[in-house]
Amino acid sequence: MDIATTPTNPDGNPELADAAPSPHDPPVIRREDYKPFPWLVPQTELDFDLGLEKTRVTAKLSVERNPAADASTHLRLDGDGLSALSVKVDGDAVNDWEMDGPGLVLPLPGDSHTVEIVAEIDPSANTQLMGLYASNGMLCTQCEAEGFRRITFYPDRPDVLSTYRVRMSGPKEQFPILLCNGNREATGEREDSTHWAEWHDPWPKPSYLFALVAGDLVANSKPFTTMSGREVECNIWVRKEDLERTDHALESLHRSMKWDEETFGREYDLDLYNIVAVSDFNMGAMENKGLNVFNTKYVLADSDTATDADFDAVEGVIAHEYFHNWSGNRVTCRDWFQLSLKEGFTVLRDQLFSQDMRGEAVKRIEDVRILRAAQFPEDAGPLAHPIRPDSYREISNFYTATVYNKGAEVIRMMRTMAGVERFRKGTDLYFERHDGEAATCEDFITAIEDGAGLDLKDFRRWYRQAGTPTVTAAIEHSGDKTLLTLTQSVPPTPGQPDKQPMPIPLKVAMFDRETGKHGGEQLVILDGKQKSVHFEGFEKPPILSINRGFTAPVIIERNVSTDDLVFLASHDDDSFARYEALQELAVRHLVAAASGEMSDQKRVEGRNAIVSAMHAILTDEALDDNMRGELMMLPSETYLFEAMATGKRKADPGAIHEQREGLRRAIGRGLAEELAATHQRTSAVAFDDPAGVGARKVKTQALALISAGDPDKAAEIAAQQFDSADNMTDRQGALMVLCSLEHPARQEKLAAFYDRFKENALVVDKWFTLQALSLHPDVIEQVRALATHPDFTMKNPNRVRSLYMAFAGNPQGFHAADGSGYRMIADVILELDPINPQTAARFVPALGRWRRIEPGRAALMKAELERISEADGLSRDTFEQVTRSLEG
Ligand code: B3K
Ligand code: ZN
Repeated sequence: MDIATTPTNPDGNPELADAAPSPHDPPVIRREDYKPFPWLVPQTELDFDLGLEKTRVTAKLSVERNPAADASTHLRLDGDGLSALSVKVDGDAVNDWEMDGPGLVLPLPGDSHTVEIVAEIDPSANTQLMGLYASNGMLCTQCEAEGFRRITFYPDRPDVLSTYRVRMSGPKEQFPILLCNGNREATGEREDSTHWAEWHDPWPKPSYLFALVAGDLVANSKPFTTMSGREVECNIWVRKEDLERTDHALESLHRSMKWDEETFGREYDLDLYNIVAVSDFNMGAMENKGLNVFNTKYVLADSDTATDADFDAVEGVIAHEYFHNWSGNRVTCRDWFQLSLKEGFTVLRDQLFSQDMRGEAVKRIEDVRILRAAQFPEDAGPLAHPIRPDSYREISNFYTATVYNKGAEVIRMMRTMAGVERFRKGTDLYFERHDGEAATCEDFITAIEDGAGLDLKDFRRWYRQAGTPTVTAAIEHSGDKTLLTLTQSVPPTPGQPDKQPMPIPLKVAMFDRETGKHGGEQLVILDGKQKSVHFEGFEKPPILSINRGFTAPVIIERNVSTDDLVFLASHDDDSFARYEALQELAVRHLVAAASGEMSDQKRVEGRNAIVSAMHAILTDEALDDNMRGELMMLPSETYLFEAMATGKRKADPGAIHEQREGLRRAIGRGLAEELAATHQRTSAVAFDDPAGVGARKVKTQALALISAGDPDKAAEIAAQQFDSADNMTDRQGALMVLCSLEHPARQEKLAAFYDRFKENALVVDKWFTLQALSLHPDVIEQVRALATHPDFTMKNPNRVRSLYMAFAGNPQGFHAADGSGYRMIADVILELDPINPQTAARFVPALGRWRRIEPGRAALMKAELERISEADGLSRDTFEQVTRSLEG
């Protein structure tokens, strides 16, 4: 059979629709081409004969014709880098199969068969860390999105659900612990010093949720009793030396299990929940059924080695992966275009959980800060895509802030419009209707419509249209009547020149200038291009507080005076709006100053207004420190680039940096006494005081501002804080400030830190990051030197990110005017691409923002992208990102 000329694609898998991919023109996969797979695979049996260098995989699939799909005479299985040692159909060896590119095709005449394929793989050579790979002497897997095809030939697509039975065997001394999905049903030993285990997962699942781990591990265990009274064995598996840092992860898991029962009515469904920490991992963690695999970074935490923020991150990621058991595993995705169905919803669920654990106001600000730092630039650049994309070349490139974080915001808007109780009715209906299915975003929207009683007809546009909408708010006032007019526009994005208006829910309140109060908050749904709302009873034009709680992921434009912003910053009873007013004050000032639109006198006035707002924040006794710490943070340079690059104006990283540093200096000098007092006050709060987390946050912020005003004094305080620290938050905060200073204490404390923690990879990562993020004038040379440090390796993603991802996020270093920062990152991409394409491609977006940067730097960034694009043998991942960045 000549597969290449087969007129119709026999399996309906859109991924193989454009077969014969060439490395220089990988096929485009389109959402509209989706077809169900012609075969069902009710059962999958896998047998692993494990070895670090050689693992033999025998896969036995029972297949049946899929009555809901077009019939096919062939079975087409995905593969990646595999060769089959033998193929059997119904127990008999066959040789009429063929390779079709990396996949395998074999004729199947009947309606149901068993297909058995044997293949061998070398986990130790797997530097991509997709499929089965070796990490620190253990074996583990990562299958989402398309890693299972690197383990065995299989219909590796999320809509093929199968029940798995797995037998694994290997040398007992090397791999004393053998784990897989589901329940362990049998174990045994052989005389040749190998042992084996048999696992069975009763819940049908797609191949991307398969996991296997074999290694020398120990567990921290504690049972959880579910709401129906079942006992679940919960284990956190780590290397022996890490065991003492696993309590927080285990407690976080228990809290997540309880919260999901109480908040979404979801109960865990197996008797066992295993989490394994591995140090070589491409991302944060993976929700494999009953066997989550985690980056050590999101498991291990104690106060000596992890910061308060690390503790929060561990809790958040443990929760996120646990919540996937329902939003992702019990109800999974039909195809990868639906990724936001599980990711957006699960991010919202983990945000709501963390809000309940740690306080809503601060968590909301943190989430919005992430959205603005990562998603807004993505939505405004060449890689912009809707939360449900229409096409891709490499799905790994679509695990983005848009799919995850904007996806969560879109579902949050549904929740805001429905209210908490009706939203819950919608999610209950969704889980009930689609349990055990591979669903679509459309299924989710329909369930919310039906269950919550919402009309989401136009709201669906949020799923199809990319780009951050801008809402202009204008107020007209006459007599005692006030008219608020809201107008929206959604910008053009690559492939989507024209947009339709989208329903935007905005919480608003009008403050009376006289009383300083508002008469109640209301939810206005801007459901067309423009909408006007009437207010009565204000003698003077009221002050508008809008998008309170950040109810919609949009940019608000309004003509508001500095005085009104100062009023909102100090009086608004919505803490997000208060934060927002301060940010707006700083953004407006800094963008105008960086654009050269400001006289020296105006600049001084602007700085003074912000200094007095900061004074109010430092001295307001009603504020708790956790919120104070948020309010003290100035908008990031990346966010300021976005705000500056509007219309024809481009962002000028040099000018933004100069102005932002100037403002920090003015605050440091103008509030020297208050900052010193704040630092002193917060230093006196004991580590385990309930107010400790907030105090430490404020302490670091205060120290950073002191360092802008008086570097020598800051160096002294920082050195002292470093020496007396009894926890990593204070130690890291002090070292962060020292890293940016030209002072002898810098080197001294960096060396002390390294010496003390050199055996702890996660802390060494911090040591690299602190230096790569620093404001030191020699940061580029320092990063270059760190890349030759014996602890640096391109093979470990955490280490690569700790140095280079941090550097790419250091605006001063990355945007060095001579282009040396851009060159460094482009070199990293080229060196890393053959080793780990997924991680390499993650560096491209930083260079891809060139169109919004001033022409001198833009040309240098573009030249680096062109240099990458000309390299031979680029991966599909990097090829796609670079091509889109140059075209967009
Ligand atoms: N679902 C995984 C991400 C997989 C990424 C593959 N490139 C983790 C998560 O979002 O929970
Ligand atoms: Zn997820």
